[in-house]
Amino acid sequence: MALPNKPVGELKAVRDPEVVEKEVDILIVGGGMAACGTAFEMKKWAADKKILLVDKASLERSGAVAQGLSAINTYIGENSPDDYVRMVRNDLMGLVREDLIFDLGTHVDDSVHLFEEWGLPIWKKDEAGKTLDGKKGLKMGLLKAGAKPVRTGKWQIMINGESYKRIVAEAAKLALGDENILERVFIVELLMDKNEENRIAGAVGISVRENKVYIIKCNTMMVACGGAVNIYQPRSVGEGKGRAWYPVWNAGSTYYLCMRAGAELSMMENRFTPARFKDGYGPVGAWFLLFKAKTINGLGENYAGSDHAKAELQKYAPYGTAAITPTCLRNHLMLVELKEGRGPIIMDTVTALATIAATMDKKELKHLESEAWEDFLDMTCGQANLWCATNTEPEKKNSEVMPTEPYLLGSHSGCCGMWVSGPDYDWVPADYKWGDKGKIYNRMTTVKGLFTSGDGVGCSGHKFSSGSHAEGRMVAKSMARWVRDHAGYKPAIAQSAKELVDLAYKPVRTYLDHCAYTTAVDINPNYVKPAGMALRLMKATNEYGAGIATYYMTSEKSLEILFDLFGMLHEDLEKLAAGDLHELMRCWEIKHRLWTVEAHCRHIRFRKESRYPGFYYRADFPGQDDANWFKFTNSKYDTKTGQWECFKRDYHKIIPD
Ligand code: SFD
Ligand code: AMP
Repeated sequence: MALPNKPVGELKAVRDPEVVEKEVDILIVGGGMAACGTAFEMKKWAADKKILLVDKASLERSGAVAQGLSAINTYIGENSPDDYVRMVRNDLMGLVREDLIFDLGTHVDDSVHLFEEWGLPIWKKDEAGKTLDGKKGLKMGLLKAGAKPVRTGKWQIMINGESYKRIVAEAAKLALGDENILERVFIVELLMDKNEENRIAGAVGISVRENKVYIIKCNTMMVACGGAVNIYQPRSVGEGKGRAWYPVWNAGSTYYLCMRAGAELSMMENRFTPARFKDGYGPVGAWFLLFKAKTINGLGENYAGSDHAKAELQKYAPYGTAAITPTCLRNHLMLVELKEGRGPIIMDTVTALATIAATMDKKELKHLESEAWEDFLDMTCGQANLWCATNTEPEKKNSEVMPTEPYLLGSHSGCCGMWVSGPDYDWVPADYKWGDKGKIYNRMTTVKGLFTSGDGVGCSGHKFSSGSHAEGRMVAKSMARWVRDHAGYKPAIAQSAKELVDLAYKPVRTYLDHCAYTTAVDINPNYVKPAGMALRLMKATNEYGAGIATYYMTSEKSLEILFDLFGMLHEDLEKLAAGDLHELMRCWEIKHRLWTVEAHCRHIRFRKESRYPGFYYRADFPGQDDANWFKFTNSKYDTKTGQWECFKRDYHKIIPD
């Protein structure tokens, strides 16, 4: 149930919150694209089971699609799932889980068809090949009935997506029922079964609107809390602080919660360093693909087509020399220009729009200009604001493009996440699938009963919004099987309610114990506030963990210093203080962020090569070393000893070139 918005000011935290205990069969943690997919699908397969979805925000506008989107980046349509695997494999420099990607490729379109049925306007081509956007698209009928979408690239289709998340959330809410949804509850830790080894049993969370702690027991759980943002110093500071490309409220909870439960992580070194319109973070895809714009360097040259660039890409063959240059290498080419003094990089919007306009009448031209604005108004309205603020009319003035700070995610052009079981098909290699009691459960982590999807699934990027939703639906079926196969299970957790409240509300008590000592509540020798911790964390990762400060470069020595700083941050986590409920959430978020980015850097340290030039570089191990590193890099936290282990797992090529 949604709680009303806050009155003016933050809600003060009290020492002893109310405790609410629940027990359900199926717990869905998160309310984004993947979780909405699970919620929508679940009732069909487990109508008789008790299901609960918990979102830290309000389902209608939570997660990465909060502001909407202007394209659906994965729609297979006339292409084949095999080709989809080839595209993802090439973009991620060869190392991916082809079973997961193929499986997704065979399901994703069904979610897109549902979105259209639920009211999402999808652009269509008319008989003459002209574009019909908005409601006009419906004149050509539904995609499902064979209408042709407006393709930008081979995989992407254009939408009028300002209300995308509202549409998807509405379907999820209707399916699950308001009474089975808890909004504005932030899950802080997962709980393990006390009798059965490596078995999920529940979760504990805090309300961010009421002084309440929720303790929820379950038979099975899906964690899909999105990716990790603000783990590196962003380029925007001062008045632009808080801007980022990916959603600022996704704090790495997916990775934190699962890793702390002992789930195996995979490819956590992989990050997404997106090229975006500078300062406003506007995505570039529509400009490259729909408007056919080119980026030029500071000398006005099309640097990506130069011999210099070709020679650079040749070093990373066969990926670098493929028809579509991988995302990281497109960044790499930009960085070469910037480092060699030929920056800044400019998106030539003026030439692109003029070229298209040459074939248009006045009315069509006006429409084209509004489409250029709508691209941002539909998904990153800050970029449109920035254009207004800087007198930028894209048909008259070009804009700068820049690689941003790094993000961690598994659904966009990156692939970090959990090592999960693939589907139960005979062509899936034995070490790619597992389960319990001889049965295989698709998308289950290495913890029994714990599933993930969307940004949480490692080694299979390029799912985007549609693929995350579809994957959430696939997980629903697996979880429904799990609850039936484990019908007699009774969750038992080791901690008492008191111990869990002590844990969740520790920052509040620290604050209340000491806040009277100083006149300024933020400055106190006995505690630290989360805002200060966030700045410290981002300074450390930025300078030593391959952030923007070093053009995404790091080395063993830098990482050694970084891990020393991480150690001190961990000590100070114990001293976090929260005076209100918002700050309490911030305290937990910084903990989730620290553990997540630490796992990322631990993997960077382990992988002794630079597999993703343009995303990050190991100065001491430049270039790729296939002989030693054409393997998945996995890690696991031992919940009993507190020790980490990093190791390799084999890659299997399933789809031929
Ligand atoms: O332009 C807790 N994405 C794009 N996808 C596309 O298909 N087309 C695009 O055009 C895309 N682009 C884009 C995209 C994202 C953003 C931010 C922009 C532009 C500006 C990517 C997709 O949005 C992305 O792949 C999916 O949304 C991923 O889905 P999922 O479910 O893995 O994550 P989520 O939607 O962010 O949801 C996370 C949820 O978790 C909640 N949450 N709940 C409880 N407890 C906690 N501790 C929690 N922590 C988080 C959140 O509230 C949320 O509900 S473009 O760049 O290419
Ligand atoms: P972005 O806006 O950068 O998030 O990209 C949106 C979609 O377009 C993703 O599927 C990207 O892989 C793709 N894309 C972006 N830029 C390019 C490009 N220059 N060439 C090919 N595909 C691109």
